[in-house]
Amino acid sequence: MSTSGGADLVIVANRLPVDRIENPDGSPGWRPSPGGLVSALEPVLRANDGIWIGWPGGADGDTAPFEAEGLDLVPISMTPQEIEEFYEGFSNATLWPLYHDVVAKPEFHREWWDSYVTINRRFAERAAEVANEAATVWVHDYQLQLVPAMLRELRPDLRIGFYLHIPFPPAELFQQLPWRRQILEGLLGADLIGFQLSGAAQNFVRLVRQRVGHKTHRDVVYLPDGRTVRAAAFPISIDSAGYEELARSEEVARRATEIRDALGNPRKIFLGVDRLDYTKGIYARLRAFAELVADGHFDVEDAVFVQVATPSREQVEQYRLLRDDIDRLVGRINGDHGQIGRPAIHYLHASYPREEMAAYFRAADIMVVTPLRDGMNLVAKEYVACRFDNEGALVLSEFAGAADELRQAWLINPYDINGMKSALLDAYRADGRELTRRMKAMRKQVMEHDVAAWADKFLTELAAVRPSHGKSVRP
Ligand code: ADQ
Repeated sequence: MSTSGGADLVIVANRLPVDRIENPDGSPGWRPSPGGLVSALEPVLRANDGIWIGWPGGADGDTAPFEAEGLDLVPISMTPQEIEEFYEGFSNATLWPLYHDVVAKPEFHREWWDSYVTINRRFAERAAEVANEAATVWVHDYQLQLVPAMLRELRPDLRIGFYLHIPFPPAELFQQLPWRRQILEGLLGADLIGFQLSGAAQNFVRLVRQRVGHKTHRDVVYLPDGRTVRAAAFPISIDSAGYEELARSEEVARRATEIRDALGNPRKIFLGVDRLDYTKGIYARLRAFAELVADGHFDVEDAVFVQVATPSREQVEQYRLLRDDIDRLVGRINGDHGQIGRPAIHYLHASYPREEMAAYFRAADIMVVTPLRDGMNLVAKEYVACRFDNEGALVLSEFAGAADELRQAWLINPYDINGMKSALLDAYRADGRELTRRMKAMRKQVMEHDVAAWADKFLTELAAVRPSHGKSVRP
């Protein structure tokens, strides 16, 4: 932050890049949130003396800017009712299922929408206060789709980028939203709108043409006031070298051996790692594995399945139901197919540090990523980055954004249980040469396209929109 208190680069995201912790002496403190977005944006933020605006989590009223881990942070507060309506409601029970192929039924409530507008305005007003003249503001994700237009109205001098981390649905589904036009107009406040895949960008442009009536040509929307908005794909990635380095470390190697020992050294280990979310396809994946055991293709000495599921959005009804479903399914599969001391499925409902995840990735022979719909899916890329040994198989859903880049995975349709079973079996039986051939090609993709390159590309293209306008930031 400059002495004037403003910044030339402002990141606006639902969450701050830090989590609240308790220091050993009992005082409150902060530590950086795990996750790729934070590590990608942190260097850019530092290089530009930027500011990050976000919700610290929890209901607390403190809105004073503070510094943590050398970053300038501006907290946005929410009341318990706003958390319920804006975050759990409109963001996670309306938009999330609607944008993920309605795999769960989206709920439409007018009070939730009102709250969404209120909170988006709160973020926009704060951004308008802290951004320097002609600064760049980068707004993130589905919780904040109205911010670009609100901010542009307050501060026409700004250069505004928006990035959507989740899929953008086809018109046929988006149309259900009672506030569809407001969302499209909200996004159009940006100069550049980034999506994971070009199909999503095309969905958006088509909707703008049909619903808002603006002229479009390829990936550009022409607004009546002469402004243009570009909608394009910027597939996100991970800190690939960081994961590889972690996977190569002695501690991680030791821990991977420990994990295999603890599982009874089966011939092959299958692994699933997800937030416990109904879009991730956990249920069907476990069923497919259980049927392979039931069909006699292998028993618990040959293969086990480890499912690590991070607790997620537990205040939302659909997520509580999912957790019960998975609990019951795991119980039934282990009851039917486990032996004393040897369950068929090892189910961990917990979140682990990156080092521990890297050890699981190294220990696992077959990584099973089967979302019904996913913007990208970073787990698939993390697995590949950790397999510097060029071994390990990836079974990947066609409906994850990552499938566009990781073509050498065993690609599956997660709705097709038989297809999934035969892919799991092929991956289980694949010989070393086959595994190496596939993994080498996927590693080339993941190591060459990391999250720093993603941020750099987005900011460079944002700087190129309306070149005569505003200052540029250093990517
Ligand atoms: P998510 O839906 O959260 O992200 P994903 O891309 O897989 O999905 O990212 C999850 C992250 O959490 C990964 O870094 C993973 O390692 C970590 N994680 C998962 N389970 C964990 C566990 N038990 N313990 C520790 N860490 C765990 C959203 C979109 C995605 C998009 C990303 C980034 O839904 O489609 O890829 O944002 O844009």
